Amino acid sequence: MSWTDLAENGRILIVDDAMENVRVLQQLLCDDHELLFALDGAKALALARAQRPDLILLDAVMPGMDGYAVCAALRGAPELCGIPVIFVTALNAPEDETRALEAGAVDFISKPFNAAVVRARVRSQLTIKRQADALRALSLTDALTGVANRRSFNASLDSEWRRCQRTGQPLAVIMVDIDHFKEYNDRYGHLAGDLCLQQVGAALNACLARPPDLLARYGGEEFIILLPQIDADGAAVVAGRMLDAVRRLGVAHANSTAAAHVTVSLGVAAMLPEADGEAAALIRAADARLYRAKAGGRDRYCA
Ligand code: GH3
Ligand code: MG
Ligand code: MG
Ligand code: MG
Repeated sequence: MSWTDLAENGRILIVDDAMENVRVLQQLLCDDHELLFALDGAKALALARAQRPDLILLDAVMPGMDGYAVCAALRGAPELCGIPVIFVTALNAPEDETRALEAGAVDFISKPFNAAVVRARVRSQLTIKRQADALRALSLTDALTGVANRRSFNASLDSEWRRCQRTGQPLAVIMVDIDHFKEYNDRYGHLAGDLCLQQVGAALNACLARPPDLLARYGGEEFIILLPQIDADGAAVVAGRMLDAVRRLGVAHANSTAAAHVTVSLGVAAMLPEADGEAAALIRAADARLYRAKAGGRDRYCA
C-alpha cells in the first residue's frame, strides 16, 4: 500500500511509555495506517497539535502526565477535541473504564487484547471520524460556490475579533454585492446566474493571498471577506484588486447600467476592536459603505 493510501486510511498517534507496547500496536496497524508515536503525555499533546492525527491510542498509566490527564487536555482544546481517543491499557476494572469514558475517550481496550478486535475497533472509530469531518466541512461550506458559508464566517469573525481585542491589531471586512443581479437573472436565466455567482466567488477568492483571510458567501449575491490584522489602507488595496478581478471576468451583462459586463460594488471597513466593542459594528460600517458605492453608481468600492 502506498503512503497516500495509508494517509487516506487515517493517521494514528500511539502513546505509551513502554516501547514494547508501542511496537505491538505498530505491528498490528502499520500495514493499513500512517502511524505517529509518543512515549509520554506532553509529547503526545505536542504531536497531536502539530500533526492532527485522526485517532489516538492512549496508555492510561504513564509517569508524569497520565492518559486521563492527556485525554482531558485534548477535550479542553477546541482544535483537538474532535480527535477520538481509545484507551489501550493493562487496567481492566470497570471504574478505570468509566473514568476513561468520563474523561472523553470513545473506547477502552484492556490487555491482553485480540489483534483482530483492536483493528476492527480502530477502523470503526476512523470511519466515524471521517464522517464527522465530512459533515463539519459541509456545515461550513456554501453548496453553490464552494466558499465558506455565513455560519463559518460568523465563527471566524467572533474568534478574530476576540484575538484582535487581545493583540491590539486591526481587523477589516469587505462586503461585496453583485450589481444589477436581478436583471442578470431576468435576462440570462437563473442557471446562468448560478454560474456567474460561482465565477465571481472564484475571482474574489483568487485575490486573497494570506492564510487567515476568509471569503464567505453572506447571502444571495453577496460575499464578505474577513481580513485579520489589516488596516483600512490594506483592505482598500484588496477591494481594488477584487473590483478589477470581477471586471476582468468579462461576463456579459447587457441589462446593467454600470457596464456591459458583470460588476460588483464593495464596502470596506477596518477597526481596532475595543474591549467593549462588538463585531457587528464592523459589519454595519462595511454595509454602510457598500450602500454608498451603490448610490455612487456601482462598479466601485468605498473605504
Ligand atoms: P443592486 O445592483 O442594487 O445590488 O441590484 P440587484 O438586482 O443585484 O439586487 P437585488 O437585491 O434586487 O437582487 C438580488 C438578486 O440576486 C435577486 C435574486 O434572484 C438573485 N439571487 C440571489 N441568490 C441567488 C442564487 O443563488 N442564484 C441566482 N441565480 N440568483 C440569486
Ligand atoms: Mg504505561
Ligand atoms: Mg444584494
Ligand atoms: Mg446586487
